[in-house]
Amino acid sequence: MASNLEMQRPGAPPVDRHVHLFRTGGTVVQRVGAGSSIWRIDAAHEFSPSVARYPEKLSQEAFYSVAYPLMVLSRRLEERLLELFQKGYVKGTVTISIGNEGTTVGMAMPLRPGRDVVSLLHRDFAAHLLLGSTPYQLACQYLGNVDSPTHGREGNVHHGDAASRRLPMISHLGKMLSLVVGGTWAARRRGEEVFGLAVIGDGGSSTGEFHEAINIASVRKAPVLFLVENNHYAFSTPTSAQYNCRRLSDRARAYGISGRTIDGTDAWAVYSAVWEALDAMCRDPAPAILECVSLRLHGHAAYDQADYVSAEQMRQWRRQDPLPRTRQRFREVGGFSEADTAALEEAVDEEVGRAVAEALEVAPPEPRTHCWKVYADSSPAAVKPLKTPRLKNGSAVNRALDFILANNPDAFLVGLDVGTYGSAFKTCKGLIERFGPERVIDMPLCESGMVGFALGASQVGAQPIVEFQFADFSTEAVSQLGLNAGTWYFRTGCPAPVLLRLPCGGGLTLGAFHSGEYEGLWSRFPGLKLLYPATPQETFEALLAGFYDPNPCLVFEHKLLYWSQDGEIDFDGDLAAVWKPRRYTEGDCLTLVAFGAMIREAISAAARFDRAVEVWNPFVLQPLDASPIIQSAQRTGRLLVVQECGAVQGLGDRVISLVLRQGRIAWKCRPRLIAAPDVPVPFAPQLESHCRPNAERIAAVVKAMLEER
Ligand SMILES: Cc1ncc(C[n+]2csc(CCOP(=O)(O)OP(=O)(O)O)c2C)c(N)n1
Ligand SMILES: [Mg+2]
Repeated sequence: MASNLEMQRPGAPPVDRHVHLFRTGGTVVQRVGAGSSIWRIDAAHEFSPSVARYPEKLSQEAFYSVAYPLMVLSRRLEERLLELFQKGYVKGTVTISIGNEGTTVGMAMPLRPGRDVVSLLHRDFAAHLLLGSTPYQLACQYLGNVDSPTHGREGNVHHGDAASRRLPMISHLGKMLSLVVGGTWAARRRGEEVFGLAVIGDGGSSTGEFHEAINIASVRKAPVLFLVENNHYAFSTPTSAQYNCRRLSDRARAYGISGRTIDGTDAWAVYSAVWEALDAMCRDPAPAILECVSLRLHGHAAYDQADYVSAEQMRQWRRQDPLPRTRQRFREVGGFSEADTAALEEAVDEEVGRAVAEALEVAPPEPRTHCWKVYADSSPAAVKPLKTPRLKNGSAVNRALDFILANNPDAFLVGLDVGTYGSAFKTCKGLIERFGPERVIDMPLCESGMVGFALGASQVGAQPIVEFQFADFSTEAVSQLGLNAGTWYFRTGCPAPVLLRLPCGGGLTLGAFHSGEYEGLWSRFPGLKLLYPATPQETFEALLAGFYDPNPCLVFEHKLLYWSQDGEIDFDGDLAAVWKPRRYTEGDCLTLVAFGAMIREAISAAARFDRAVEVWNPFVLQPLDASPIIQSAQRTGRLLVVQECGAVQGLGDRVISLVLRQGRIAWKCRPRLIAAPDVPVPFAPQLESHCRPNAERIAAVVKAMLEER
């Protein structure tokens, strides 16, 4: 097989008399000793993908000839970064992988960059080098300069290359696992022969997402290897306080999958186990757990002296240090002399020095010229027009989903009970019959994992739609959606096209945990788009606009309106025109802004004042463009905002604030907000209707405001 890793036997023409390794920009040319093996590795970008990967299984000789240089490179570079941290050049912190290189090199070697879906952790430095990062890039990342893969936007270890499926971690441990499951599953669904590698620590294995992700992978048969790096500690907490099973791989049985525990300091053992796991998945696509028992030769991070680790334990760890052991194997199986090996190490040092020196020369990011965009550009193409007779809001949801699934083979819908049952509010009725169970998917009950699954799928070309059964349960996915999906484009430069549907709101006597709207909560996360339609036409438009947008878009569907609101759909297919506030009535005396089910109440109140009140729905709640509302208030001189939720929970105050700050308005009276009291939505019908604003309350305030001059 053609490879940049070329073993050259005695008698073959010499390739390069110079011994220089890992030149910045990645060129690696190495030659050791006359008459022994020589190997040549070209530019690192080329190098990483072209090391022989699965299904080829490297001989020990070929493996060690790559593994040892990589392990030395990783260690020396990290030591240098630690030094730079101590000198104040590197900010944040440095979590050190020293001691873990056997696991990281072994696990990354069989994987195919750009093809397999991978998420690495904060102690996987060498794996980044093997899967595509150059020493220079890594140095830039730690220095947070303009050449860093994240352009200085994100911290030291939160890097990767989402475009080539090396999904960058976020701090929230466990949260990346479900992305690997979604990415792997979705790529397989498109016919790609793909594996996933999802790495987690012993501490991270206690998170809920660990369970959610493995469970989803098992149920959906996603061939993902969950590799647990068990280094005996989570920060300072020993494993005895972390879990109570004998081995973490024992948990595999609970998911009906295979689990194995190996010595993570033995790079060849890790490589072989990962290769074998992939090979098994090739025959039977299912996830597996591989626990690699590793160690940590430093504290948790640069600032931690690890005085909670006993001296005896540390001595034992030092004896197990994978680097000298790999060096020995490298020499034994490769037949390299001590002098050749030392020359290799010296050249690695030189290269680390060169990469770091070059990175230190690079300018820091410049705030004025920095790209601050949190949204991927959307250039919505027109879609087919649609015209329907009168239908209910709930049916408009169904028509929109039908339209999307029929016209986009890469679209799929996940949710709880969205399949045969047709979803809790029947908005998905009939979809599974039309599009099948691989596109209309009943998920296990795990909102965070479900959103992560969708986000991961969106990175391999799929177009996921997520239904939360109730908006209230979206709070289960706050970090996954708000922090991971919301920041995705900003951190990676890659779009994250996921449509999320949130049946929301009260008025159905369902109590505090089934009646929330949560548009206020979700508006607090940069990078998310929010739409809140109120009519069948708006519902159809919002779902299509959100679906075709390349960013995570949340559509709030007020449950009360599913059955009680009807109207025609007459959509001309112009998606760009959808993103604007909606006006329902014209009036000269008062601007009345309402959200969701309050719009109907507002229109009913406005009807009591002859052509005086102009009713608006901001419709696009994030990014919120208040200018049409400001123009209206400039004409009327009065602003009243009505929301169903409590004053601090919704966006009414934000609308008022924007109008006050951005508009030059000759106020005839001060702006007002009508909201529920700031209490949980109460259950009993008498209590709930007492809390919810209604047309009578709105009309009374309108009357009072109109009487003011
Ligand atoms: C959800 C979450 N809680 C807390 C933290 C803070 N934190 C960062 S690393 C760490 C320990 C992780 O231990 P482990 O998973 O064993 O990985 P290791 O650092 O040992 O490689 C903690 C608690 C976090 N990153 N994420
Ligand atoms: Mg640990």
